Amino acid sequence: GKVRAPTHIISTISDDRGEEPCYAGVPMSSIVEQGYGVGDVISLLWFKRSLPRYCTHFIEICIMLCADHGPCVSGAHNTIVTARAGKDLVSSLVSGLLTIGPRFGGAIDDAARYFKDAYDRGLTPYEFVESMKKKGIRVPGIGHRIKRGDNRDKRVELLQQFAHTHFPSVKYMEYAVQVETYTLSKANNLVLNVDGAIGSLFLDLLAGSGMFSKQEIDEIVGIGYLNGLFVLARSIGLIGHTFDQKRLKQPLYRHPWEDVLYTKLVLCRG
Ligand code: Q5B
Repeated sequence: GKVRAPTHIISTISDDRGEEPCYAGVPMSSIVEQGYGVGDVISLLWFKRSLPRYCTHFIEICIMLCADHGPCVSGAHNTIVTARAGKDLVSSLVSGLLTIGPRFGGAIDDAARYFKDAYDRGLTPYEFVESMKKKGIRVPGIGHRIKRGDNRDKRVELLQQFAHTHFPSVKYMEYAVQVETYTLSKANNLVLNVDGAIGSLFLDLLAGSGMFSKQEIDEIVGIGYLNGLFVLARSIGLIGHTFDQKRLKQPLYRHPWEDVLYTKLVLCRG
């Protein structure tokens, strides 16, 4: 009989061999004719299934809310400096994207991991936060450079309101809010930030939608899908900042001397 030649690549999310491309088995014509949105496309290509409308709407809200946060954040700053150095769109974009990580925008996966582990193990917010402190780990999803207890992040409020209205359960988000109540009692900047809100609410989406097995949820959280939401969203803003600088014909950026503390290295003899 026929012998299948061994393949070098296995792919399970898309197929372009037929008359039209398919995302997770759904042909492009259905995607267009049935009015699918970006949230549906993300569901198909990342999660390999069609999710209910409230889930895809939530994904789209995350993308819209994280698309940009002004020119002063790490990612936009890098992109602006790169664009002003005369570099092309892709270079400017990736230089901004490369700042996304544990402190800036890339704390969603760790927030989901730590909130899930603490909630599932029944830790009180006090036990959770203090155990993190003992380990010398900052609580991912908590803290912000400009947001405070008396100046909350509107994005977090909007995500929470949507989830309260549409999600069957918000147990992880409620736990994150209890953690925030405790951290705010320690310092006024230790608010639940946008990474923490998305991380905890995505756990609620995964657990409450009935679309994922426990094993699948563990795999999604373990692999770390959720920073992808911030990366995808912020690319929209970073591309905008690149065009903005080019449109404004901004010159090469040089940081002012006055804003640098020049100091002599003190060498200690042991
Ligand atoms: N402390 C975000 O820090 C930031 C603590 C903490 C326990 C914490 C910090 C942090 C976890 C990572 C995270 C996502 C670096 C942030 C984002 C997107 C963005 C950005 C934008 C956008 C801010 C002062 C004192 C110190 C610290 C303690 C701070 N955080 N303790 N757990 N999580 N968070 N990142 O202001 O005793 O004095 O040594 O790492 O979730 O990135 O808009 O800007 O859309 O672009 O620099 O919103 O919170 O504070 O470092 O001076 O710390 O608080 O140990 O205590 P700061 P620091 P002590 S959202």
